[in-house]
Amino acid sequence: MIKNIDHIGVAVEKIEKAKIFFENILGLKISEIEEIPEQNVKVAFIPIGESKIELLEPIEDGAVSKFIKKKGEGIQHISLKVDNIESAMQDMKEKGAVFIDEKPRQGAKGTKIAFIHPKSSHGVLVELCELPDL
Ligand code: CMX
Repeated sequence: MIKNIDHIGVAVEKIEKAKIFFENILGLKISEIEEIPEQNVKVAFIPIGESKIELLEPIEDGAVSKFIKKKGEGIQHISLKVDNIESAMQDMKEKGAVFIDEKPRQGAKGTKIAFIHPKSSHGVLVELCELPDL
């Protein structure tokens, strides 16, 4: 059901500031910044092979802002790619996963996403992610 790690979400104070490390030092390329008002974040992706790092910058009080205030910058979630998010959620719920989202919500780049609560997944905020049809 799970295909690969789609991305690792990293909470940062400012994407522009994070560019110094990811672009100048690591030599990676950061995509354009996309704003997701429903999630109170700006995001930018850094492709690495089949996977990505997603930089998350808070734009208002929300999950990422709260995370940074509490823990500082760092890994905020791991996103796992699935083919069919509704059936993956149903299967995982039946097996005991506790989802934050009752049903999938809109993620960056037209994806459908849903989060599993870190309290039920060993302290890791897990996101399921279904990519849009091309
Ligand atoms: N990873 C691991 N643990 C986390 C966490 C994270 N990202 N965020 C919160 N927690 C832990 C906290 O440390 C806290 O633990 P303790 O009770 O032991 O202190 C507990 O979860 C509750 O945290 P909180 O600060 O009180 O935060 P809330 O309960 O208000 O919210 C959560 C936590 C996970 C429900 C909320 O952050 C959420 O709904 N997240 C999903 C949405 C999201 O993160 N969106 C941003 C990504 C956007 C994108 O990729 O498109």
